[in-house]
Amino acid sequence: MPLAAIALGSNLGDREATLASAIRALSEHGEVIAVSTTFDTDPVGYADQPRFLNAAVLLKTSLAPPDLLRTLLWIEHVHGRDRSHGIDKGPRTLDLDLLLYDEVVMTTPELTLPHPQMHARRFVLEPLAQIAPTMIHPLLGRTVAQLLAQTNLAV
Ligand code: PH2
Ligand code: MG
Ligand code: MG
Repeated sequence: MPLAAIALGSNLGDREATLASAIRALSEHGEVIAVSTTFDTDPVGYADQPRFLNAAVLLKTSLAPPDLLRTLLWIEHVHGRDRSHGIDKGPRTLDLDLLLYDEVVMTTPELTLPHPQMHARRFVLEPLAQIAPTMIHPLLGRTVAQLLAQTNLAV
């Protein structure tokens, strides 16, 4: 079965409870085979917002990437994520980003794999490196651990 790497983030409400609930919801769509610890991180990009709690999960799933993406958006929605207003990249109850799906490379209007910013974001790579250090970024030909080692100065 395909293996998906998913990043979780929350900076509104009970962040810990939201991430735990989101992981339970993910387990209804496949087998959660690894969960990182949580990382309390400075907001990156739009800085005037609360600190994030970030984590990563590995999910074995038979859902194809577009169906998995729809599932992630639905889980965000049921956890109070409101995309209808608010600042782009601003505070959110739950953000679920599909980072890697095996070594699939694809670009559609809805979904780009690998996630186009994952290699530059420590708040993504640190949790992911805990649970999937040897997973390959198919465009960069580097492991997650190698990407993390390269982000010493990046965010
Ligand atoms: N997500 C963003 C923007 N900035 N900063 C941190 N620390 N963690 C995030 O998950 C995050 C962010 C947009 O998705
Ligand atoms: Mg997102
Ligand atoms: Mg995001």
